[in-house]
Parts: sequence; structure tokens; C-alpha cells
Amino acid sequence: MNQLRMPGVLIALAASVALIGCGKKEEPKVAAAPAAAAAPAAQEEIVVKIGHVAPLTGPIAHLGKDNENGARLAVEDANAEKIVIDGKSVKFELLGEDDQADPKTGTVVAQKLVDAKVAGVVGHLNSGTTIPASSIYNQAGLPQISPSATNPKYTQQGFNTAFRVMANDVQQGSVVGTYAAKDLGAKTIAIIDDRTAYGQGLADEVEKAAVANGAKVVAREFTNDKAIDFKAILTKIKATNPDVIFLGGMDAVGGPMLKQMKELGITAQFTTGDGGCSPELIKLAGDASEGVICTQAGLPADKLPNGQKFLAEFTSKYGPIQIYSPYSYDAVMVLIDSMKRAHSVDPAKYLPEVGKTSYDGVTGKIEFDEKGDIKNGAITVFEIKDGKLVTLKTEGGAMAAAAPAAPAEAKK
Ligand code: ABU
Repeated sequence: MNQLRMPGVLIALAASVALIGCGKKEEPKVAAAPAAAAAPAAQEEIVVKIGHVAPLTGPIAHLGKDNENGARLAVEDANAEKIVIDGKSVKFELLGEDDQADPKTGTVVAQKLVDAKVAGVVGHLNSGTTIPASSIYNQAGLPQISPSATNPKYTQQGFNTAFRVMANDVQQGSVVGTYAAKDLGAKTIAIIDDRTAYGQGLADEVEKAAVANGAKVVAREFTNDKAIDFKAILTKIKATNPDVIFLGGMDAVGGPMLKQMKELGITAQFTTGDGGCSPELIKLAGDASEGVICTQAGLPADKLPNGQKFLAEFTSKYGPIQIYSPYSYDAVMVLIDSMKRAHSVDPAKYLPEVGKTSYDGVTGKIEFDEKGDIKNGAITVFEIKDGKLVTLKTEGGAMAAAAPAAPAEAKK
């Protein structure tokens, strides 16, 4: 019942009873409602903006939209909870920006979000944009959580504002390089990167681990993240006859590269990291993606501890996940969880709580080390079989789920 109306009804009833007692026929009068001051005040509602940045245009827009959709779903779910912080009802709003995977644009949109007074940022998608943007968020004292930038430098700058919710490329490079040399038995490896912070950084880590495990690097080539013609570098690589080729680059590069490898008759085992380990790679490369070995910096989607509800909800709204939407979902939830624990949506007040996070997300338990990296980050190795990403094994991670499968043979 409406609390403001209740006292007025009772007063009218009392007046009616008194008139009946006097034997006088008179219409009962409805008394005026008491002054609003006597009623409980309606809860104040505040709007809290959360920034999200990813490339929403360009060759990896599909990944940017996947990240943004994960964040959007988190905001919707949080709003459905009707969260109250410091006595105020909070409505969260997602402010999405497109950085086009371009480092300069990344800093421009970062400043735009600071000026728009967002309370925190989820992003950016690429290491190459996340790292330069992180100085801007740091100067503004804004918590930033990347759901996908894996270059270790992001959290090595001493910024108390920088966090990531998945494993980094030191871990990923070690797993891929070791897998190539040991599990695939590669004696020789050719390495290509796209000259981005992610591609080049991961390629360097893979090289270190492969060499440490006895493989020889017979070629080191590079391209760029917008390229679609790789015949020149692939022809050079073919002449070195490697057992394995590793690409440090995204699926938009890996897809056409695989097709061109097939056209050139290159049969080396193709391997790549998380940026290329997506359903989009399979779509772009078609048959040429069969047998590809790739890694993701987390648990496989179907093994996400609390992820089944997320997967059902996400896929019904947006279709299949690409790579990182569960991580952007969790990144938003970690910001909100920190605000709740701080009893404040003020970045200066809730930032210290982000570092103390212990949150059971859809991607697993999220806790940060002193740098802002996730503790116990997992790396999962996949093989593409019959047009699907099939889990081979997971290394690290509090809930690492090993799916026993015969290791793929090195292909020539
Ligand atoms: N982690 C792969 C894609 C994003 C990046 O680190 O650039």
C-alpha cells in the first residue's frame, strides 16, 4: 500500500464514525493527507557512468562488440538488482567508446571518458591502446580494468589504477612456446607478428619459451594489423621449412593468412595466441583453420565456474561469444562490487577496494596481485576440429580444468 496515502484514509474513517455517533446524516469528508515531511522520504537515485572502450569499427570490430556486449549485460544485470550504495539507489549507465584499435585514438577517447566523469573504465581491448590510455586514467585516479589486454607492460607501470582480469602474455607465451617444442615436438619454428604491443610482445615470449625448450627459430617476420596479403612473408617462411608457424596477431590477420598458407602448400603446424583463438578465425579461414592450435588467457567458456547462466543469457541476446565478453562482464561487476564494499561510487574512495577484490565471477575467482594482475590466471590450449574450438588442456588457474586429449602431431 502507498505509504503516503495510508494516514489520510484512517483520518477519513475516524471522521465518518464520529458523524454516525451524532446521528447526523452527512457525507464523510476526506481529510487532507498529512504534510509530506511526515512520510518516509523517497530514496534518492543517482546515475553512475561506467566507461567501456574497444574497437567498434575496423578489422576486429566483432571482438570489440563482443567485449562491449559483455559489459552491457553486466550493467543490465546490476540494474536489475536495484543496488543501493550509501543510501542511494544506483542506476548504472554504460558509456561506450570506439578506439578503432588505434593507440592515438585510444588516448583521445580515454580523455573523453575522464571529461564525462565516468566512475571507472572497462577496457581497452588491445594492449596497444590499453597501455597509453592507462596514463590518462591514472592521472585522473580512475580505476581501469582491461578484460583482454594481455601485454605484461600494462600492469608494470606502477599505476594503482590498472587491473586485468585474465592471464598475461608472459604466461601465455610460455605455454605456447613450450607446447610447440614439447607437445608438438617442433625442432624449428617460424614466428610472425603484427608489430602491435600484443602481437610483438607475445611473439617474443613464445620465442623465448620455444628456444628454452630446444626449438630453433628459422624465421622471424612481421606484418601489420590491417594487412590482408601475406604471400611475400609466407613464401620466405616456406623456404625455411619450419615444423611450426606462430602468429602473434589477431583473428582478422590469422584468417586470411591461413588461407594463403594453404594456397602456397605450406603444411607447417599453425599456432597462435588468444587474439586469433576465436570463432571468427574459423569463419574467415574455413577449412584452412582445421588443426590450428591456439590459446586463450583463461578457462574454456564451457568450463567457466559460474558461467552457465552468463552463457545462456549472453547467447540468447547477442549470439555466440567471441573471446572476452565474459571477462568484460566480470570487469564491470568487479568495479560495482568494489563500490559496494567502499559504500561509495567516488573513484577516489572505492579505488582502494578494487585491489582488495575477492569476487566469484563468471570467469572464476578474481583476486589481484600487487601489480593489478589476476592471481592464478589460466591459459587454455585449443585445437580447431571440425570447425570448433576443442579444449586440449588448461594450465594454471585456481579451477584449471584439464580436458585430456591426444596432443596434436606436428604437421609439415
Ligand atoms: N590479448 C589479445 C588481444 C588484445 C591485446 O592484448 O592486444
